[in-house]
Amino acid sequence: MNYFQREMECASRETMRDIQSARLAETVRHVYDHVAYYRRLMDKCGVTPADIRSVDDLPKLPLLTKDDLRDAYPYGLLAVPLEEAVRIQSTSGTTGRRVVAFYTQPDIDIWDECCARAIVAAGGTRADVVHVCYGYGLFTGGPGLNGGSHKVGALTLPMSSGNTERQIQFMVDLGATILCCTPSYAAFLAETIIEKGLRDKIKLKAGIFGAEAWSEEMRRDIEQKLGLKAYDIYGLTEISGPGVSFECAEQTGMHVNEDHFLVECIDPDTGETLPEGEKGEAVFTSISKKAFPLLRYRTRDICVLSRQPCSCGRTLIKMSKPMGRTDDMLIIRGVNVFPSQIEAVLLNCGFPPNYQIIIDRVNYTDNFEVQVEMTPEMFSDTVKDIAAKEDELLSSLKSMLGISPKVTLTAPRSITRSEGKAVRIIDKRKI
Ligand code: DLL
Repeated sequence: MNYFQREMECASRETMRDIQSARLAETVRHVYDHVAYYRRLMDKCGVTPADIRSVDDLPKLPLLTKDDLRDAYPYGLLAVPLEEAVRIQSTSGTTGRRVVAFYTQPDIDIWDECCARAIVAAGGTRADVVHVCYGYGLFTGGPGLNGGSHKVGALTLPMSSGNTERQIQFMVDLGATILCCTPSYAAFLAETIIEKGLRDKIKLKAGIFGAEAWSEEMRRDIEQKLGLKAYDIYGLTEISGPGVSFECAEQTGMHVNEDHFLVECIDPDTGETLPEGEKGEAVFTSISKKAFPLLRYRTRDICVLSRQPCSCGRTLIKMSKPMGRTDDMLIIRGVNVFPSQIEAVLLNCGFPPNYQIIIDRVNYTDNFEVQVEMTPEMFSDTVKDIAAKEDELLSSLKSMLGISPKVTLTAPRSITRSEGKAVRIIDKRKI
């Protein structure tokens, strides 16, 4: 069995708890001393760094939400002097919703190591050719798996997303053995490879797919079409990016890198910590990062935790695939989309707030459509004017969201009015 950092991945429970407790106490002291925002939050609930001595004290700390990150944007939660920070990554979204995470060089090393653990758990070695087609840039997918692959010492193809023809050509020419991308893109690549009759020319043995929900059926389908074993990987920008947890060959949940990230499962309504095995919201605390350590960050992802022994020998706690979210965030083609962002664009472009967002998954690819009513004035315009309005809306939506929906302008009063809450989102995907 291969591990990237065996001593941590297979540590005894006692050793892990000692490491976690020491790192937690140090992190709490660090943020209390360096971040006024945390000091205020902790003072408000009457907890001091001296109260946090072990992982058992974790529930004493206040929970943190995306709103806190938004309030503190951009530098309010930076816990080191600016000259020590070397990188930012960010989630997609409006300025109001944007989350910016900071990294020191050692923070990046930790993140890369977490991704290296995922690659090694998927059978990766320095003899592999790792093809990374997660997006590079502010999105964490590309930089995370790229860094992990370097740590493993594999040959890394920093492809980024898009240009499927070129992706496949490189994959064939360079003999890529490990593919890293979203599961929907993997499914699309699989289809295209088969269509082009290139199935025999690819050498992929493993795929590391995450950033969005995907089903077991989708996993089997991709595995069969590409002739590889597909591993799930989870993470979020706020906590560092991909590699917060990763799957091993058992494929029954993702091991959390709990020497760096403590995980709790809470009741999303009461905030109470739930016992292991109960379904609730995942909450993470980063305990080794310096630039942007988050304490008890509410992910809004619903999952179940398990300490059942794993056949891979890792003792790291496992989380299930996320089973949904407690907020209205949609993940469309791997991109986080808040309906409020769409509404803001519509109103800015002069449309009435009568719209529907329709999402479907066809052949594992997300179809994304925004239907919006025209005002009576727009409706009486010429066809050319209406087409121009549609183009303007499409380009505003694209620049806000980073992905392009199909935009359909409909006649005034054509979208069914609801007697209760408006039905704005029709998500037909079965995941
Ligand atoms: O999606 C980081 C990532 C990149 C993970 C590449 C895996 C691979 P964000 O854009 O901040 O970060 O989105 C985070 O995506 O809270 C989940 O709701 C969702 N998500 C991430 N991984 C998975 C997964 C990256 N494996 C949000 N399954 C999270 C289901 C996932 N949902």
